[in-house]
Amino acid sequence: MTKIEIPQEHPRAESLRIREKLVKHFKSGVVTSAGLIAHGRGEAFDYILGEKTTKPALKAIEAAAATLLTAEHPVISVNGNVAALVSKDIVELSKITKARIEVNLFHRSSEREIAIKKLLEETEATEVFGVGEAASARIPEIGSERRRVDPKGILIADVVLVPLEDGDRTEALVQMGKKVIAIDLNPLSRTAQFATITIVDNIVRVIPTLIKMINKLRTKDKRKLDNIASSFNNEKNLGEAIELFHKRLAKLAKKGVYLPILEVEEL
Ligand code: PTJ
Repeated sequence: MTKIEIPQEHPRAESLRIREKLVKHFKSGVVTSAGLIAHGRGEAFDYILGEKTTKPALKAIEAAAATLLTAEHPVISVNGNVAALVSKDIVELSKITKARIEVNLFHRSSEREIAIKKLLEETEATEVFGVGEAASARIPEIGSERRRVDPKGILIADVVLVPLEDGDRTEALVQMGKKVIAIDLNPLSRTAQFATITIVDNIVRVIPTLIKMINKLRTKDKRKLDNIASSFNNEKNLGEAIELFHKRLAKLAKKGVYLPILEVEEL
């Protein structure tokens, strides 16, 4: 396998390192080929946002932290991209929230399920749900392989964290009475639109920030946490996220020569 050396001083070094991670895990069978395309889509949105966690994203992260802390059966749904990018952080998040980790794939194959489970176990996951025969339950109204879920995981969950997908599963999970927390750089995706809480930010920044937020909020009593979660309005927050894309593009359009704005502008 050709390994690309990324010069430290390269202006896009971090972005290139993330790409290399995905390519490496594409070759190891964790990421599906469509996962590389999905990443490109996310990158484009992130570029417009200035590759920073915005205020609306931080508000959504706070609501997500409160929701996870008060959940009875939280589950983190993991696909190929998620495992490749943040498996270590996902395991830490599952430990501090007691959330189960379930593999749930659009392009499901037994080889990929096992490769993802192995990667999660290498980063010290103790139990991984939804692999092989364990995904024996079905979510109604979904045509894709995503309908297969674990009766000990997503099926009985009250809160499901759904990072990086655009499809009909979130709508179906919400119809089943579950709270869905989505992480998606595209505020217009079906998942972003139908979720209970949508975090419009890059997963590589979201999970570490979510962990910090949970550690900060964990001493608060249930009433306070319920209050944070119930005062969050996803429609309003999505509107604020979309407005930021709009504002930033408007500023860039005025400038024309846009690179300096990436360094000095705060969102
Ligand atoms: O591993 P599988 O088989 O379950 O497949 C995973 C992919 C990602 C291929 C599958 O879920 C898929 O096709 O997803 P979509 O429909 O391309 O949606 C992915 C969404 O994630 C898009 O809206 C992207 O903008 C967004 N996205 C991509 N990378 C990131 C991201 N959002 C946050 N952080 C990212 N790094």
